[in-house]
Amino acid sequence: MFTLYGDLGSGAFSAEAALAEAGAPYNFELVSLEKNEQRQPAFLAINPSGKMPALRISEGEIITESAAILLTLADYFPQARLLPPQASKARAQAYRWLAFMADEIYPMVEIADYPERFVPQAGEEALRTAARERIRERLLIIERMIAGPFLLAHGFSLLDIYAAMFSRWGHEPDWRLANLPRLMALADAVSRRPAIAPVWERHFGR
Ligand SMILES: N[C@@H](CCC(=O)N[C@@H](CS)C(=O)NCC(=O)O)C(=O)O
Repeated sequence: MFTLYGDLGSGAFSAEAALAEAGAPYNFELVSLEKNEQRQPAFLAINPSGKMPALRISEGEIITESAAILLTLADYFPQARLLPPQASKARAQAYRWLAFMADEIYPMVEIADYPERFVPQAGEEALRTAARERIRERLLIIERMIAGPFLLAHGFSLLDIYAAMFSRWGHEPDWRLANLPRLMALADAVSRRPAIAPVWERHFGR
């Protein structure tokens, strides 16, 4: 039994969607971002960086960092084919784009959501705007990489779960519709996968 810690609409979506796709048994422990529970001692004991998601795996070990969680679940549930075969071109591309989203997009979310952690009050709005611009710019790179219907020509992978999640953050729905048609179609396909559909609905609605 796995235990996933996180909030709805947060990075916990990616871990939960992967658990669901793999058919893994899990509990979802709500940690409220609104109440700042990720910064309370109870959660800091789980993840000292105060970030979600965090996953307690069946051995009791805690895994944090969304990309590490996705890779761990791909290893635990090979039959779910969350990644292309090892040592294939497609697998290398999966690592490339997973790292791109985790390293180049995700850190911008903290800057956009909590600019006060980085600059004095006078600079907060400008920083937030810049972080959102970087998110949009980097989503456009993902947009151009989508083979269709999924990110890799190989087919569905954990990258699609991750990209679909980022498609929901940091910009207005109108911008998304006008600029990310392939990513919107990909997110739609992810949201309709039988195992993921109820998870998507809980996190992002319909
Ligand atoms: N590098 C982390 C980033 C996680 C992250 O920033 N999560 C957000 C929610 S989507 C969070 O916990 N924010 C609360 C905070 O920064 O206080 C990962 O990939 O898991």
